[in-house]
Amino acid sequence: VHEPHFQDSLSSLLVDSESLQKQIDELSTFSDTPAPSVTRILYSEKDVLARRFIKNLMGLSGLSVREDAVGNIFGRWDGYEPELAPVSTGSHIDAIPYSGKYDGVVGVLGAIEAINVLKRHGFKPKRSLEVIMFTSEEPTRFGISCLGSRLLAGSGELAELLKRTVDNQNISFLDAARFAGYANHLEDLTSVFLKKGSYSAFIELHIEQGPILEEEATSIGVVTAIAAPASIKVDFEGNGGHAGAVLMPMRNDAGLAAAELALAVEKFVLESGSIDTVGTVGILELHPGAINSIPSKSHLEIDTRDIDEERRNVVIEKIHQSALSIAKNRGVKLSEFKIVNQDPPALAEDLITKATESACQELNLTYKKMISRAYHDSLFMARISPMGMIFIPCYKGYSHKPEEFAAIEDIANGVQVLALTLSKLSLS
Ligand code: HGY
Ligand code: MN
Ligand code: MN
Ligand code: MN
Repeated sequence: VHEPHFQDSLSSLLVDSESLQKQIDELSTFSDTPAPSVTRILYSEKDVLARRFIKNLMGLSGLSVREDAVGNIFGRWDGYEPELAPVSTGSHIDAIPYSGKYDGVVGVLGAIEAINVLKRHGFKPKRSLEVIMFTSEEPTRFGISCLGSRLLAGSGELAELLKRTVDNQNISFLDAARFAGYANHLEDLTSVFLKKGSYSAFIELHIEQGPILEEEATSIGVVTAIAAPASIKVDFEGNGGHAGAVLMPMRNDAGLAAAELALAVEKFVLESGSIDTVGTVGILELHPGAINSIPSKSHLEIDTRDIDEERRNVVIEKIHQSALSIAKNRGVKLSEFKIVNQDPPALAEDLITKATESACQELNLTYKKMISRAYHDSLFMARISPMGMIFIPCYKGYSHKPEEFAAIEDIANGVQVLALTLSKLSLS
């Protein structure tokens, strides 16, 4: 049952685009690299400033704000049946080095604006509505993707791992969290876990990070599934030595071992039999990193994904076999081969995709069902709640680089669809 007056004013579900754009621009200034790039690393000073900015906006929207032990931030609008499981929405604001200002941000600022849109229209939620800003969706600082949402989804393994995790400055996760005002004298992070059924639905607004919606001039993407991500850390060790004096038969070059493995990753994903299998080596470090010193150590970090989990796991196994044979053939030591995460894909819930589709129809917005090749906090929220995602177009599909861009009209469309979908789910 919808409140009649609310349905009538559908067409004027007005988004305050001007202030939303201002917020996106202001948030992007909390960055460790110069504009137009954004770098905002977990628990850094810029991250703490950005968190304060978000909490302030939540407060201005009349949301009651709480934070958990690792800094997941929750802004709640109580419904008139507060004992029912709330509907939640949200995303992240951390940004990998030299990236853009829309990835994640659109789903946090857009969610707060969706609440404002509903409040402006006199909507009264039955189920409470909760905006979530997830801690550390990006793996940058501690090598763990979706750290906050993995914990919310109840990863006991991660709660344990974080007790002994350090960043590349050797700062422990707990010390970094305490710097930002979290995890006070807390060794046990299981308090972050949410019980299953904590939410009746979770829906995330996000830029597509792909070119399809823009190419097909379609306003909204209704996500049906999120691809299965995996990441692997590899170290090779050789003898190193003088780049001029050591003759080739005497060498065991750890750098060339890494290069050979990187090309093997490409070979394995290309021969998978599907365009949906992808892989790259985003980090490749050589030690000592001097032009005239044969690399004695190399460190690679491999990202490989597929919408088909089994097909992806075949690629991981091939990469492992290749690392072993490269080490043997080149006389280098494979000192580390660590699968950091090997996650299953997630499916969106019909309840949510149907509500999103009817919101698009009522708002006269074109839409298409699609998969998400990028991962999101939704991948983990799907483990404890029905999940859905709303995509908006972004310029040439660019993301994770400063050229990332989404037009405010497209963002406003996404906010309208989010607001209307939240209202339907709240009254359900
Ligand atoms: O890498 C990803 O898929 C996400 O955008 N962090
Ligand atoms: Mn990202
Ligand atoms: Mn993202
Ligand atoms: Mn290593």
